[in-house]
Amino acid sequence: MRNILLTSLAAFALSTTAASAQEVTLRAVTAFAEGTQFSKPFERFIEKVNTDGKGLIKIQFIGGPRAMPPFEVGNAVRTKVIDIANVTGAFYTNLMPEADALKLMTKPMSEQRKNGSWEFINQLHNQKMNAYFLARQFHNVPFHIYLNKKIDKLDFTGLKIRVTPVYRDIVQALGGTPITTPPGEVYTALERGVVDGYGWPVSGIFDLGWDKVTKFRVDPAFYGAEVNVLVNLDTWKSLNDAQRKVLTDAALWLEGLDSENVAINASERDRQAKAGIQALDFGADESKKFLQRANDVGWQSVIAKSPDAGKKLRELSGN
Ligand code: 173
Repeated sequence: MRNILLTSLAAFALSTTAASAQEVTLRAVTAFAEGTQFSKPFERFIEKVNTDGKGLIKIQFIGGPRAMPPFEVGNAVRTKVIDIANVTGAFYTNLMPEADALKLMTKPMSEQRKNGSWEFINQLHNQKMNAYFLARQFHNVPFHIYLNKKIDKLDFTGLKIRVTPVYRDIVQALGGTPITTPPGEVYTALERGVVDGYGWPVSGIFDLGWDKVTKFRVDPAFYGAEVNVLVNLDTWKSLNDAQRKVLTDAALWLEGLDSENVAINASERDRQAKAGIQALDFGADESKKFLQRANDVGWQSVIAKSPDAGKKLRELSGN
């Protein structure tokens, strides 16, 4: 009897050791086209996790918008259809309206991790997205409105402009008509004249050939791009400390890649000029007014949808 008990205990111990030592595989999707500006750093992150996490954790990269429509990625993380994703908050405001505030929170992540912003944003993701907020990328990458029709003041009256929630309020505030599309539909919408322009960050317009259908870039740049790495919360909880450490270390490394952005922005602006895309600049006073308006309408919109969390996010942002 004793022997049987000991043998089965030993067998049990062996099987749990084997289970905890097993390499776990996470399924990953990116909401931006593979190999493009807003997906590349995440693809580097995957490589790093797969190298540093050998024997512990592995990420299987399923792909980008061809594998899953961008506006569905947030929900796929929530429901654990996938374990980890590269996705902007702008694509999941239907599930978490506060995600629209992230564009207004423009401090570097090193600071947001110290001043309570990361913690609060993570809590919101836990509650509303069943997700862990592993990383945020693209500090220092602001947005622009790009146009095919010339304007002589900062007024979008009569213009149809492709948006996501990032740009909707400011486009409307300046009299434009917002039309929401995922990035994959921008080229055709411009080519067919369905829209007269679009919102997009300062970088990345060459990735999908939009330079061929873009004449003007409206200055100044506004807000700050954010693309997040989210992990399904059940997946996150199922990982052991060593596996979480691999992901967390790689996340901090990924956020560190933001130091490359200033140089990337400069070279993209240069490339736009060489491609004949003309910057429309209406001077310091008009620019200042525009930035103030963009900030105001952005916060108003977030706070209207989520008063308490919105106010707290604004406080944390300093904007
Ligand atoms: O324009 C967009 O599709 C958008 O909202 C976005 C957000 C972050 C990075 C790039 C694009």
